[in-house]
Amino acid sequence: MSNYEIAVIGGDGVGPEVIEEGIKVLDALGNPAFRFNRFDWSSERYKRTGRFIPEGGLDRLAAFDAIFFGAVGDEEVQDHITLNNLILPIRRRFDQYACVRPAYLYAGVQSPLAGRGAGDIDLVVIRENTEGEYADIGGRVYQQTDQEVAVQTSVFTRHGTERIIRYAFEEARRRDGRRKVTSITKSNAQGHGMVFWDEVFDSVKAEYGDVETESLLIDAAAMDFVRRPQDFDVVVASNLFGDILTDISAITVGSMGLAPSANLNPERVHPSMFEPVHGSAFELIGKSQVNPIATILAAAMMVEFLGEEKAGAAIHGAVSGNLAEGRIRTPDIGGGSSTVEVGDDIVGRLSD
Ligand code: GGG
Repeated sequence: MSNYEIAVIGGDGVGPEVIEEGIKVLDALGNPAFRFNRFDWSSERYKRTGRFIPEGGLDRLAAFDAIFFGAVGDEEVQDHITLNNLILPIRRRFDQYACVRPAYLYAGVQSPLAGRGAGDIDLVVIRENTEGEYADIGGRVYQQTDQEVAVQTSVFTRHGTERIIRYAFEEARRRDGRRKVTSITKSNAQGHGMVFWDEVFDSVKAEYGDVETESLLIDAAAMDFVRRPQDFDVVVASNLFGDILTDISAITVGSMGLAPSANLNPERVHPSMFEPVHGSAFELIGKSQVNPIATILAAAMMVEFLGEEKAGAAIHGAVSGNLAEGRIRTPDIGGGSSTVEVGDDIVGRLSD
């Protein structure tokens, strides 16, 4: 039996609540076995000590097999501070350059789009996760004057762009899908970084003659995620565009509460991190109404990435069963059950 050491960062808001449900499901697997090490890195810690991550904290994470993450975002701390001091440093330090965000319309879940049934939406967004628009480069001068200037720089390197596009093509081959990759840019307006992205996409696609390709501008892609989601298989996008598109894809399959995310270091030199797409949802704190399924599906992605395909399939089966039956579900998808009840129901289905 394999044993894995998992670093757990519940983070802010509903993060700790959903993470506990994920842990409950992982524990219930029995095989493989997990040991969870909890870290209190959060906005609460920042308010108390001035730091989200203590001195040497990232070094401690390096030894783990994977990182299981809840959410960031606090009413009393500006969002750019939470993001730039907690989640982004982890993604960068461990070179988690491939952010993988699947969206699948499960049986028993109502899409807000008319006439879509189970499996009609089945796509994965591959978001570049270490550079692009989230590179922390820029500055402000002449603050609070009429001459104030703010500069925010996007970074697109050949190394970073080529590897994420290549990852998307490999994913298209791995998936049992339509072997199609759609690349998203805004190269009509951003004639440097995004024209460069288009050029790299064209050069990589020449190596994958068996994969159909398409290139869209982000505005058209946002529309088409709603208008014709069935046409997408693998979608590759920059850090910002991937972030935005995955809120759209999540809601088209029923709820943000059903959308998992993996921040992968595909070479496995460093630990990868698994989390729900949703944030801290502080309006739901302590109400036990948050949907834990996004986090439980992120746990499934984690065990699959660790090579435990059977355990991943068991979690997917249990989640599918819960959603198809529709009896125990949280309010975001039309139910009246609590976070804990949904977690318990999924645990109960693991041996089915
Ligand atoms: N569960 C992850 C989380 O808290 N996400 C909030 C957020 O705004 N994330 C931005 C990002 O994923 O880059």
